[in-house]
Amino acid sequence: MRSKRRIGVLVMSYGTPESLDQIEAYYTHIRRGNPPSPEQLAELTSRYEAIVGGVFPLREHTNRQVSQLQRLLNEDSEDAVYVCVQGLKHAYPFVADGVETLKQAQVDEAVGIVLAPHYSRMSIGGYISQAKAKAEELGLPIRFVESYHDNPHLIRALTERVQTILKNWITAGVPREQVRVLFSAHSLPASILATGDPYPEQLLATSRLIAEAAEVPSWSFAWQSAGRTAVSWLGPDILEVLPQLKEEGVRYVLACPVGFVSDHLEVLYDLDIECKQAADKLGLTFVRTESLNTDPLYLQTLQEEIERVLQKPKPESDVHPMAGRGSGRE
Ligand code: FEC
Repeated sequence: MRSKRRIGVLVMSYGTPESLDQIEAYYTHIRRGNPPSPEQLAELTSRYEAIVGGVFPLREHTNRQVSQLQRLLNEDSEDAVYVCVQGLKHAYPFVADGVETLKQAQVDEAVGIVLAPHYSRMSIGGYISQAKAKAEELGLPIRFVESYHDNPHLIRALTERVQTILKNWITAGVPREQVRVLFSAHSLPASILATGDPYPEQLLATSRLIAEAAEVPSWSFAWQSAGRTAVSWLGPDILEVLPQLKEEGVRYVLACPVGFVSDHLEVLYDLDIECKQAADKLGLTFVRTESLNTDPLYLQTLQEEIERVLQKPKPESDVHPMAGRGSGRE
């Protein structure tokens, strides 16, 4: 009897240190091998200290997302066995390590997906090129989910979160004209605009779909977490937008960070601590939607996108001449 097809899923995520003493190596990796100055290191460490309490939440969420996705894919599959592994951009196991693990697991083919829904050449594009290079070196056929910013399950999960908070406010008598839903995502260097990068448009599309489905009174989009570098970053920054909203008569800000799927530094510090403090000073109520983490609708989004890629006919270039050789399996 023919054995089931073995499909590798490379689940890629940003990565996070495992302890405070790993922050320097992590930060150096993000800075492409340039170590941070003592001041930069101290500043980043203080942000982690403010949120972690001994745990780096992104690692735990990524672990759970990957194991639950593997269970879901296998539960619903009759003709294939799925092997899901992690590949992290800035921490161990790195993207190339994940590809290597899939090769060792003797998968027949692989699909790569990033735990971030919006494509930019500088974000998802980076994960994909690292994975592709390693897969080519090892002769592992791999295809990719490039973005899933408008997947209906993702939109529903985020819409429900916005609706829950809106409903509470309206029921408590908050005037609708004083409410603003503020969607946000990680900023990138503004140079991406010159190459027609889809990142800003995909983020606006996600925001528009949620705003329509949740029938929000009014919404805006802001960038957050811009790097502390000399280059110009996409704006307006969320910290500049808050005082503008105050001037427009807004009193209740419902923050929905559509560019992120998990609880981590950029959400737990940049929004929950830094933005919340700025909003408090302005007299604004600032509430954030809960992160997706292992919401079944998010896992369904990932499952659907992976299956969609697998259903597409394989392009000739994806079938590596050495694929399958030496696996020792029928
Ligand atoms: O909780 C954690 O430990 C990790 C949280 C974290 C996530 C994340 C996601 C994205 N980033 C993106 C782009 C950039 C660019 C630079 C950059 C720098 C940092 C630094 C930290 C950091 N990022 Fe990040 N990012 C997270 C954490 N990021 C820490 C370094 C200190 C700082 O600037 O705050 C600038 C690199 C450079 O200096 O050249 C660019 C994008 C995402 C969302 C997509 C994804 O998840 O991959 C885009 C989570």
